[in-house]
Amino acid sequence: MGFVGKFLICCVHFAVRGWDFAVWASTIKGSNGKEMQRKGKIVHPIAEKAYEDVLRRNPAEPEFHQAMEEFLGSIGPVLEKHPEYYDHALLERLVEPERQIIFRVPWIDDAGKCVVNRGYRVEFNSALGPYKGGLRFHHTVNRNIIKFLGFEQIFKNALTGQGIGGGKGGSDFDPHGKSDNEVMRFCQAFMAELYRHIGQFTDVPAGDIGVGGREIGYLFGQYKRLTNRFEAGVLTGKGLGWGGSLARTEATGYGTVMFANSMLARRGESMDGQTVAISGSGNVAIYAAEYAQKLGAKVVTVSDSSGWVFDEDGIDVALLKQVKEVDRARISVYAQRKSGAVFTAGARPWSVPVTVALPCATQNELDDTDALALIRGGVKCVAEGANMPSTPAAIEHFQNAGVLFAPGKAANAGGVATSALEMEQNASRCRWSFDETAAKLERIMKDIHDGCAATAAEYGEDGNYVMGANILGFTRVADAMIAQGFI
Ligand code: NDP
Ligand code: 2IT
Repeated sequence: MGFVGKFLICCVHFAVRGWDFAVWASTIKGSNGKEMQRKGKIVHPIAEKAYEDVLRRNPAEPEFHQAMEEFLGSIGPVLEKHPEYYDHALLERLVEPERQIIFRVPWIDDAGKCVVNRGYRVEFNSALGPYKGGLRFHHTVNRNIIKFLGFEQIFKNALTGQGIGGGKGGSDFDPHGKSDNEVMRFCQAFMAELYRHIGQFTDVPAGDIGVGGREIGYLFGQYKRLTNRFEAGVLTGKGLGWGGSLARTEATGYGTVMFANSMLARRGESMDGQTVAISGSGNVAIYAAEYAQKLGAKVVTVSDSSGWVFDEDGIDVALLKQVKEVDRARISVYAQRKSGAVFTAGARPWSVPVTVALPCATQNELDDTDALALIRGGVKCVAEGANMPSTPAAIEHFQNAGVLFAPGKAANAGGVATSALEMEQNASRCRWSFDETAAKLERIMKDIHDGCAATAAEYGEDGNYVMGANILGFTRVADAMIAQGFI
């Protein structure tokens, strides 16, 4: 192509970009960014360019794209206000994980057969501290899922203000139906590779779906055997007798309810007297139910991947713990053992009229139809205990209907925050009481809530916790990345 051809193409390119920018700038002036956020559209040209690069370099990774779209669709106003974030290839670096580790995990099942799973650890961003984030063992795990979780974790961890970077890992191994010995052999095989990538100053994994106290125990034992070091700060969620923190088990669920309570308080209400729908029946769901009831609410639903339970009298948390934590049974067993409780197979709990909804199971478990049903039923507050449980269309419905909505990266940050408190206790060789630790958790959740609310208000979007969380998390990470140079 000749010079004239190239010149014409350049002119067209800049004219289109200039037009995009003009449209974006007028949108932001006219509506303080409302259109941008509500439609989930990425309108800022710099963010849009970053998103195009993400799509091109990460094909066929829908959840990763979804997390990116929500984030990049939120930060237009801060890019406009702080042009320094245009430079330093900041967004280009932010959307690219610092390191991605994928490995083979061969282990022997109870029949003596070798089974091969795949292991992952995505070390996404270490600007604020060692990579920190859970391990997920679930048959749906793939690189896309781990990358979306790792990306969300960067900003969640930044919101806690505790000096932790973002990472996530896991495997397509499914602990359901496996014997304790099989789980132990899998964990040992997984750690046989992971150990060389982690450490208390490098990368500190913890639990997530399918990884609880039992798995963390086996993983820690293998790390200790391989390194010959009792390095307590290498994993969090440990047992209370060997370096774990009181209140870590409860922290994510409790923290989510604390966040919901703070949102309601801004409208002169509280959790007291609310009727609550919770999805899931694992670690987050159980302790969200426990704390909601402590604050005077009535929790009427829980679920698992097979269906959901409606218990009009309020979920009996002691029975729920027995069924899920001790017996490791399906949620239908709860309904078999509790008179008046009803189990519905193959469906989700969002059709029940409630005032508060806490999705605590998994990503995209609450869609636009569910959101409309909840709104019709009178919901006024939704706080995400799970990571990205609401689809973009569901979030749009909640925000348009004036429902208080807290994204997971803010509302479920209590788990990782208490993991950081566990690291603090490990480093100082101190041990705090339950009340002391829970009080610190409560302070952190209040600060996250207030920080998100103040940031949203500063950018003209009062009450928009999605924008508040994304902008506040982003600026903390971005400032550190700029200070640390091009790495
Ligand atoms: P658990 O493994 O303890 O429990 C997961 C629960 O979600 C189970 O009831 C499980 O049911 C259900 N579930 C999983 N996948 C699906 C699915 N596809 N459809 C319906 N239900 C499903 O995990 P956690 O409670 O720890 O994690 C729940 C959520 O909270 C996840 O999104 C996780 O990333 C997030 N989170 C967890 C934190 C923690 O500290 N543990 C911290 C912050 C966020 P079943 O047994 O049938 O699979
Ligand atoms: O998603 C999450 O924040 C977690 N699974 C907890 C991570 C941690 O390091 O405690």
